[in-house]
Amino acid sequence: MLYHLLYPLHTHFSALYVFKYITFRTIYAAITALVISFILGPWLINKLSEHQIGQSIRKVGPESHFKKEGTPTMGGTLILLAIVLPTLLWADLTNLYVWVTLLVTIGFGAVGFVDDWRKVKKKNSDGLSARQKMVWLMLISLAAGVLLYLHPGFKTTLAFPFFKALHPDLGLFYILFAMLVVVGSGNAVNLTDGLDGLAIGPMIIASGTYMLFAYLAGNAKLAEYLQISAVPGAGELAVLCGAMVGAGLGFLWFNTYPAQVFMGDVGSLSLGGALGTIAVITKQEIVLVIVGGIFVMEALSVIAQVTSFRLYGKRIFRMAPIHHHFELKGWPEPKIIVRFWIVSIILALVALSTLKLR
Ligand code: 57M
Repeated sequence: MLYHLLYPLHTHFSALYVFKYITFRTIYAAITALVISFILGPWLINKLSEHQIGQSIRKVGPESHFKKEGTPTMGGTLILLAIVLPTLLWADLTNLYVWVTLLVTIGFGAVGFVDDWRKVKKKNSDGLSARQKMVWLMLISLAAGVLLYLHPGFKTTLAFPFFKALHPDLGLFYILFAMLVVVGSGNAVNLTDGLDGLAIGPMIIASGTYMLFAYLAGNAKLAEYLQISAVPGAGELAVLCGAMVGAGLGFLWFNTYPAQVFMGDVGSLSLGGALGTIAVITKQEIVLVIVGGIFVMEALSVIAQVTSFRLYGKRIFRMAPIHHHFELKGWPEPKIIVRFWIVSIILALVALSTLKLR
């Protein structure tokens, strides 16, 4: 909105020309998101406590979690606001990529909201059924995939790190592939969100990484120099990523150990969906496996555990997702969290190195 209101006035006030720059708007989107989080955060946490919107803890889990019973949840509504409002303020709203990403972010957030709300109402940990949730997530990501497919100039090719000449064209199947990435990302972040700050830390790092990817993909010269796929218009997603970084840091302020609030599915699904969509649009879908390596590892640990238990009746981990395994081994919660953040930073650096190693 500010971009549309103020940039045209640069002919009268030359200082307003600065609104043209994606870098400027990205920084202010991040700052706006932080300000929204800091102003609304304490108020929201109070309201959630007042209305007893608290977490029910499963009795089969690690004992260390029993004391978290009643921690306010659904803090993801704050994350959603702190992403959507700054994006509406600072991004170019004629850009389809911005709207597709907002569609998934808000859509996935709505599914998570209904799930959380039902859990809170029933005062147990059963929300929407897994099937209901999956159908809605698939429908939303299908809509996003179709919109991208129909967008003139959007390529349905894949790009692989380390193999610059490999660009298989998936054609119509790209829609299915995009759905897989977006839904997979949403679910993987959801599984990771089981310790204070465990999901939001790697999410901030991943959003920062994709902020750079989006900027580079949107800049024809830089994209050509780095031999990455140029995606005209994708640069605007840097502004949205900036808001994600700000919203993430603002939420971490309250969610860091010992957490004053949990994000709930409204937060984890919307963040995961947003990240997946940005990876698809910037044509850095495969690299998401590296950037979001923590989320991938958490999801794989569940798949491996369930498969092994079903086939051989044996568990690979003491408990899945893998963060529970470390908890049951006796690692203190903050140690697991910070170590996962460190791994996440290393993975982001490896992913960034793929820009050069082609
Ligand atoms: C989300 N939700 C947390 C909070 C958060 C298939 C199976 C592996 C699925 C998995 C599952 O249900 N995952 C979904 C995990 C929950 O947090 C809430 O959920 C939101 C995110 N969706 O925002 O609202 C609990 O996590 C803890 N937490 C924190 N700090 C935070 O900042 O401490 C969350 C955020 C909270 C709190 O305790 O209550 C969750 O873990 O439930 N299921 C599991 O993870 C279960 N694993 C399991 O059954 N493993 C089996 C097999 C089937 C794989 C095995 O290993 O044998 C465990 N979940 C729990 N206890 N809670 C089982 C033990």
